[in-house]
Amino acid sequence: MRIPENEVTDERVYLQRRRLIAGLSALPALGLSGCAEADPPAPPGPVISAAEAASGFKTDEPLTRYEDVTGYNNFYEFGTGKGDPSKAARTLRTSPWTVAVGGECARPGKLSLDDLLKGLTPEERIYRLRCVEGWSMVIPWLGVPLADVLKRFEPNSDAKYVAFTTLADREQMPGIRYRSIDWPYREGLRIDEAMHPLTLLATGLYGKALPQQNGAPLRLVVPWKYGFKSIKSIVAITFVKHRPHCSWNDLQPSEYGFFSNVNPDVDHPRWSQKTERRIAGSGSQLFAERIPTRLFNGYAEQVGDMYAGMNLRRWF
Ligand SMILES: Nc1nc2c(c(=O)[nH]1)N[C@H]1C(S)=C(S)[C@@H](COP(=O)(O)O)O[C@H]1N2
Ligand SMILES: [Mo]
Repeated sequence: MRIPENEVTDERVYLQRRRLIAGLSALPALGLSGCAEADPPAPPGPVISAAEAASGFKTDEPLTRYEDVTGYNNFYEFGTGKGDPSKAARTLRTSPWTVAVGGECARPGKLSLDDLLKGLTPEERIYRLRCVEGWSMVIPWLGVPLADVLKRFEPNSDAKYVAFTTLADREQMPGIRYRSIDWPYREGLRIDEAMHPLTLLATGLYGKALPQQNGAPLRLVVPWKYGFKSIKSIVAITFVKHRPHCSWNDLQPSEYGFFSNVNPDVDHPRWSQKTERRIAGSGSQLFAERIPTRLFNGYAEQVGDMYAGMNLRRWF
């Protein structure tokens, strides 16, 4: 799967397609009915079923524009500016791509991306993504539940955690020459978190292949945790007995915890986590209204049980 550079999915076209699929008529919000005086109404959110909403798999909140999802990124391997990855990651070669899966499991192996995902059909998930920096997006991902992939390797009873590693290739990734992070970028989850149905291995967004800047060809999406847990361009997945090294936690453990569950009541030492701004249009996020941040990023109903009885201040 490759995306020609000139191909852009407008989020309204995408939404319209979704609504047509849902069997509904074209959007009045496209302005086709003509109402010259009024401001163009905001695109409505996607059509979702009650079951989809209850599962947390989809939200009907307005989607973040495709150009913002793919133009405002954090991917330090390609620079620390939000606009750097969309330019510098164009040269990332995502095919062929292999992923090494190993550690505490019966069937370790080094697999091509096709073999890793063989027989699994990507599903659409519409998730909120909350960055620890205080901004957020609503993104329609394509991907497979991480659990479906992990089970194939038959983890054993010593597999208490899962560790993930990003590619670190000096030649393809200009940001690697700066020691901002001890490369490769690493992240990890507790095994129950990794196996949770909300945890996604994403291969696409807006109905097509993942752009390089969003972590092609394979990235993690853990919607109830701060964005830095959603590690990009994964080359290794390892079942481990002990809590694995995680890049941001290693860098500044007082600021970035291992769990990093979104929590409005546990502030970052340098800024409040009580509110967030939805990215909406280049530059305009600076003026976007602050909205309240929700515990577990609004997924408490689905994930709260995993942390029952845990002191979330201590285990931030
Ligand atoms: N390998 C790698 N993964 C990464 C990052 C990174 O710098 N390198 N940044 C993280 C951060 S801080 C966020 S908020 C999300 C951003 O994902 P997006 O650019 O697709 O919105 O990716 C995360 N995954
Ligand atoms: Mo982030």
